Amino acid sequence: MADQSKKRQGGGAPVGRRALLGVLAAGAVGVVAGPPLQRGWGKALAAASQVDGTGLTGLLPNPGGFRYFSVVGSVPRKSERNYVLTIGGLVDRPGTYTLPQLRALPQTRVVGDVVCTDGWRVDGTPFEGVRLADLLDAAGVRGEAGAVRFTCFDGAYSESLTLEQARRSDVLVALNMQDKPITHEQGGPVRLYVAPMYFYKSAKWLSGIEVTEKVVPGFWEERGYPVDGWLDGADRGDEAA
Ligand SMILES: Nc1nc2c(c(=O)[nH]1)N[C@H]1C(S)=C(S)[C@@H](COP(=O)(O)O)O[C@H]1N2
Ligand SMILES: [Mo]
Repeated sequence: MADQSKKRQGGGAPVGRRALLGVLAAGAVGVVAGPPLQRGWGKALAAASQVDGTGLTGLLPNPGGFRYFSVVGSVPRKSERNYVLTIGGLVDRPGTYTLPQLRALPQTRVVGDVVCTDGWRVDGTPFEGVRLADLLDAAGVRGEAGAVRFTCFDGAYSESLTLEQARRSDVLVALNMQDKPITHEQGGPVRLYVAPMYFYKSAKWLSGIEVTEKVVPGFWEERGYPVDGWLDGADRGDEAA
């Protein structure tokens, strides 16, 4: 996976995701003074590594090795009162779930190694929540469906899985992380947890599950990341290695 965080920009030098995040963050928090292409990617990269993609990292605690990631500068808070998860698309019974409704469903615990493509990892992290497969079954996935797209209430991030991946028992609509309710900073109250894949697949601030015919590339996939974000050594089930 060493090279997957690089992406070619207009035939020039490969640009790391940090630089890209720095560019995105520049608009949001105004850390980078000028347009990065004028300033040169070297400077943008230096700035990006200081602001860590969001400009917020330095201001936030770094709980147990996790790094805060957001592609936008600020994300609205959702709570008990106003959180809603929508499930729709190619299903027979589209619907919504509140937090109490999600908590009332059978909960599954998955302990996995959290690995970001930027090089940090937190091994043996417990997550708890509802199996995505259960929500898909309850909604009644139609025959022509082949993939699932996830959207977030940050208004920007998205992710996708094939239907086969989405139905794995180690893919959760997670409510707890490290045996506590997921904090706002870590994508709470509800985030996706895709245990066998790099952590960019685990969308924070999850608000929508849409069953689609084909995979719709997510935020990072549109910027050069693979749709199949398997961790090294992940059990891919029946999928070809
Ligand atoms: N909505 C949203 N989800 C996201 C991201 C993001 O920027 N926005 N970043 C992804 C990446 S690259 C990682 S490593 C993890 C970071 O999760 P953390 O902030 O809880 O450490 O969230 C993933 N999910
Ligand atoms: Mo990441």
